[in-house]
Amino acid sequence: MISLRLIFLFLIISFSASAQKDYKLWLQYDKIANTDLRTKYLSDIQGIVSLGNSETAVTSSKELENGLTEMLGTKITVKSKLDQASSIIIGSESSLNSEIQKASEIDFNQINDEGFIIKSISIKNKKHILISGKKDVGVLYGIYSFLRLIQTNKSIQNLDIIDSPKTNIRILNHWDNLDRTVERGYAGFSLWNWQKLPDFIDQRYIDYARANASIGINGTVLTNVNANALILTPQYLEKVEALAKVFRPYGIKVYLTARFSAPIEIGGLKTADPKDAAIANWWKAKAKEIYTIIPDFGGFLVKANSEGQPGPQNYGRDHVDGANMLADAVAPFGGIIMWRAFVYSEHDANDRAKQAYAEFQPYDGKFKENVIVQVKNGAIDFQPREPFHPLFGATPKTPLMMEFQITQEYLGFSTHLVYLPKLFQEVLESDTYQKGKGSTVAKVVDGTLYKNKITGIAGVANIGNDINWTGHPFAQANWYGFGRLAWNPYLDSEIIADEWLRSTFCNDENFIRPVKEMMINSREAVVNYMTPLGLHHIMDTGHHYGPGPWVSNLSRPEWNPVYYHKADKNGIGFDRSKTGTNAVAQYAPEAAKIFDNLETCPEKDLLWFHHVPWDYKLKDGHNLWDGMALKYQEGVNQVKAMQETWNKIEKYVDSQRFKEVQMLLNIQYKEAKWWRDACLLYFQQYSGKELPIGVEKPTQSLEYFQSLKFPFAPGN
Ligand code: GCW
Repeated sequence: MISLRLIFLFLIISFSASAQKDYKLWLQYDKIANTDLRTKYLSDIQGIVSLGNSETAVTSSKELENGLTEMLGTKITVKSKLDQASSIIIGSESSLNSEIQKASEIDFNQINDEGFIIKSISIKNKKHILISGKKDVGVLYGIYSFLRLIQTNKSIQNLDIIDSPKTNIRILNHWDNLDRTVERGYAGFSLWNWQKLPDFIDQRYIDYARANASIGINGTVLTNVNANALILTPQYLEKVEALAKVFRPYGIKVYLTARFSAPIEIGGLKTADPKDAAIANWWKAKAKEIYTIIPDFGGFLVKANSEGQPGPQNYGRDHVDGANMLADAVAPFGGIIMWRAFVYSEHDANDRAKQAYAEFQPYDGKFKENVIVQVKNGAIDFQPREPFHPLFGATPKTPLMMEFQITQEYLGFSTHLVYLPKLFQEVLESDTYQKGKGSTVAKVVDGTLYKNKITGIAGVANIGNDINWTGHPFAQANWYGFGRLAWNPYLDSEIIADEWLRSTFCNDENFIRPVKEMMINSREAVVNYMTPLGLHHIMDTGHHYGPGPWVSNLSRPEWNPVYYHKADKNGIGFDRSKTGTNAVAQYAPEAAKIFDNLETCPEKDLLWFHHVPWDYKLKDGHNLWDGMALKYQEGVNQVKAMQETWNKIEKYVDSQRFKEVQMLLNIQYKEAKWWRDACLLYFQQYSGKELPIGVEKPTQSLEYFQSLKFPFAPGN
């Protein structure tokens, strides 16, 4: 009896230890396995000297103390004065005494207000490491960067690291509703427990802030862009204030979504017309009310006149009128307006891919200084692959901010392992040619191309209250990678994967090498088994879970997959060339020329820009039908290879995460085959061709796939 109880207890303890691993994200701070290395570190790190006393400074030194103590396996204590021990000295510019300043010879002009410097220095013949910045928040970022060096087992000799974020606004967009459901959320319910706020502060809020600060994220929009005006009432603002207070020491500002019709819904007014003085005044008063309780409130994110949301057009005004009216309201307090350009209309017969550019490009230069236009990475909607959005680079006088989707609405939810930084990097590296060769999207976004004052990158969060935050253990890497790229849009996604794996799992090369390769290939795998060769938006209706290329019965034409693939007896693909909708003309001439010409259009974007005959010869010699079928098969094979990789690394991972990923990969494999079979059976009706050798025969009929229904698919 007793032994049974003991076994049970042991099971509970080991389960919660693994669960904790899941929860701790990339901040595991595991004790360093290599004892020689640990001893080496210990000779350089005998203590911490913390010079600041702001909330942020105290938070930083605690994080450093905990992280180092855990990783070095010895208590590392914090002192306020330098003694004879080699120490990590932390403090902002103004807190450094003249002795430290002299020894470090730091030129603080090399960094911006959020930047940091990590430098090996010597004082009275003793070696120390100084982590400093102009402001305490820079020191905080420096500390996380230093901890990462230890987490990834890097040398800490002769350090001379100078780093600053390249964008101002590095922000998560939570599509969280006030009832705690999350639009396009696949990791449980919203983190924000509105009912218990403001008095109950969940430890999650603090750990959320730590995780974000560790990767440089400095803003969060708490609420869904499909907004509810109630968030702007005093009852809720008090709750928002409580969250802002938790996040503040971590350098994170809170933002909210503004429902354009709020003056009517919660203000009792008859209109929300932005040209009506009473409306402008209502927003001014609302802004003042918010800033009185949250002095560092970031501003508003707005989805207006898009997918049924209210906006200035309801009153015969335009996006500029709406954005500028709100901009005036927050300007006195230093706030900004992030105005989304995700618009398309059922009344517009134009190619949907052209609509946002057509509407917003002419507004260039018309927005107030504190407005930034937020543009999705592609012109349709967060597909596994899209060419970069033509607005990037096309508005020299209007800052544009990137919107990536971290949550995997169209990429297998939180059941598919897809490493998104690879996708993000592809977009950021794309050349817009708007100011000649080398005018990359990254340069538009970080403001170097047109010298914009405000810059930013937003990511639609994949976070919920699942124990592991993101549903899939590897989806944590997408949150992590998003933050790292928002900090520096020029980082290499492979290096980010390496960092993340080492910080989240272990440093063993036998684990890192194969698993990193698995992550890197995972993005192309999902493109292959869902939408190869430029296909897009052929997911099933509404929930977007699984294939639905046959869907043609939705009221709005551009909601139907058939609108996007246009498969017929002659071929497949959307003709956006000069002879088609001429969407290519929205790009700079050099880029337009590349996309317009079948010969030069990258094959990965082929069916995005061209309607191509089934017999068209691809670069590898296959005809289009065979090539497409083989791509679908390749995607399936890639998932199989991922499973094989994972099954071999069991001994390097705790059993819980090992099993979770194993089960999820099994689902992904099943679903990759589902995608392949359903799409090929459907398109085969048009190509009229046999499957080529090497492509497995479907085990179900097209009717079977068409009959599948998912009434409670999450996130919808
Ligand atoms: O991708 C679509 C989603 C909607 C979302 C919209 C948007 C928040 O299916 O759920 O609404 O984009 O970005 O506004």
